[in-house]
Amino acid sequence: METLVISDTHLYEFEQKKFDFLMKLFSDYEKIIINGDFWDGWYWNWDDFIQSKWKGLFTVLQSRDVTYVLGNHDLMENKSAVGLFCTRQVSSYMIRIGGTMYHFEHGHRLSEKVIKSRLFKRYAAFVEAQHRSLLLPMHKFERLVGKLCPEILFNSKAGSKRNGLVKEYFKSNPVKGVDMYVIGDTHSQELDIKNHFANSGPTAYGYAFYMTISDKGIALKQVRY
Ligand SMILES: [Mn+2]
Repeated sequence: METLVISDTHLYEFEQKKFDFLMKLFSDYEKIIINGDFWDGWYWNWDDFIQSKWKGLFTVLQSRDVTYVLGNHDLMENKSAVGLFCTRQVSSYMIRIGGTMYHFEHGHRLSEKVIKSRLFKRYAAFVEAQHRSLLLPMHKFERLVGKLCPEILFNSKAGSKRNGLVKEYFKSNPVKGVDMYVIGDTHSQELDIKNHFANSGPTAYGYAFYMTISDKGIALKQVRY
């Protein structure tokens, strides 16, 4: 049986195509790991999210075994999604599949640790401090780019560089017993078996990156929706 791993769906404005795609995808797997940034708390509230049209996805998720790993955009403010759309809500998760021990976490904790760039730190501090009135225009700009030229938002050089830094971090700070680290966050999908590292990638602007895990290991998936 395969486990679905998906991250960085950043659910916000309702998109029928994305909804239909996710509905079908979630229906196809009994075990699902949402590896962070399922919805986007930078732009709207938890209460608005769970009452939105996206809640149609919860029905199928309720009938699955769903692990919800929180990301930096899943701003729950002590709320729980257990029973609503997940079986367990965690900040990291370890599970053995086919003899391999996997460690899942969204990865933002690591980005903060490994990124030395002053520009990134300034950007992070700016975003942290901003009210939605400034984040929303930024989002609108990203959406425009996403519609015109989505390719530049995914698998960027900056993203794969961040993946590289996280690999280095896990090399010097290994989690005991772990064979494979799986993160999201950088929006750069990757499978690097030699370095025990994988990134599930994002799903947005008509591009779905995700992975499945079976006894044979990880398989990366990329499809259009
Ligand atoms: Mn993130």
